[in-house]
Order: sequence, then structure tokens, then C-alpha cells
Amino acid sequence: MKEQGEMDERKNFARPRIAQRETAHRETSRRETEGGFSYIDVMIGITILLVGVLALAAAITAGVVRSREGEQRLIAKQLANSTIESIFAARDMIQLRWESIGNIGNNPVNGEPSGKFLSGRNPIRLDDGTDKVYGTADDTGDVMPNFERQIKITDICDPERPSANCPVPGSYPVMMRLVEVSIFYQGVGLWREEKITTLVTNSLLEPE
Ligand SMILES: [Ca+2]
Repeated sequence: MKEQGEMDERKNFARPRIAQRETAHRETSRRETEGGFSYIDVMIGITILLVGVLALAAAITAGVVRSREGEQRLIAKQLANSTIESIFAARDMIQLRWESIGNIGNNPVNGEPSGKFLSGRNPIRLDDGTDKVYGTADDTGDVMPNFERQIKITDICDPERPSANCPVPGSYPVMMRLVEVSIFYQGVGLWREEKITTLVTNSLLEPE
């Protein structure tokens, strides 16, 4: 009986220690499990955050580029319009008149080329020079960065009224010309073009 009592006592003494060990083991396992999930969670969180930040940065950059190009395009349109006005003004000026409405080397009058406007793509200068017309050889002053201008003027030939400047030469004066003004502008990177096309007529000339 005494031996049986001692054995029961040992069992009762051992039981709490086993329970403590089991509790400690479960606690360690729980911590290990929680620690693993937390690390993955953090990594996933950082990845999602990075993707979001990169997308936001890309959107902001695209917005800045569009805004910059929009401003440049607006300026290019204004420059094209002012160039067209300048050409119409040249037609009506006493010192220039109709014969000047052409590119340099064109519009022969008595064999002498009378066109005043620069050919090809040229820098845009801020001062219109002594003739007070933009796009001619005497333009001066600072050059506008990131902008260039091209003026192309071609005779419109009338088969019934052939002129000396037309493929089938005649004796009639040219009454109408096509004016193409291109302003090239550089936004962010690539050059772009804003073009205006119009017709100009020799309104001062009486039809024959
Ligand atoms: Ca000028």
C-alpha cells in the first residue's frame, strides 16, 4: 500500500511538469509559426507598396511630360499663327508686296528672284528685323530654344492663266500661292510639328 501511494505521488508530481513542457513546446511552435508568417507578410506588403509607388511615379512622370508638351504645342501654334499673319502683312506692305511672298530664290521679277522668306528649317529669332516680317533673312535677336520654323510657299498655277513661274510658262502673273508654315518643337525628347496651311492671294492685282 505504501508503495502504491508513493507511485501515485510520483505520478501526481510528474503530471504538471509534462503539462509545462507541452505548454512550452506549443508556445515555441506558435512563436515560430507566427514569426514565419510575419516575415512573408512584410515581404508581400513591401512588394505591393513598391508596385504602387512605381505606378504612381510613372503616372506623375507621364503627367509632367504631357503638361510640358501641351505648353510647347500651344506656343508652337501661336508661332505658326503669327508667322501666317506676318506673311499677309508682308503682302500688304509697300516695301515688300506680292512678289516678296515666296522663298528666297523664287518669284523672279525681270529675272531677279524676289522671294524673301527663308527656305528649309531654321531657328526662330525673337526680333523680326528691319523689314518687320518674321521668317526672313534679316531676323535677329535671341534664338528661341527648342523651336524651329519652316516656311514653304508654292505658286498655285492656273492652266488658263499660265504664269512665268509655272511648268507651262505664260505671261499672266500668279494670283494665288500656297503657304505652309511648320513649327517644330521639342517637348521631352522627340521633335514634333505643328503645321498651318493657308492660301494667300494677290488681292491688290486686278484680274486681266
Ligand atoms: Ca525679318
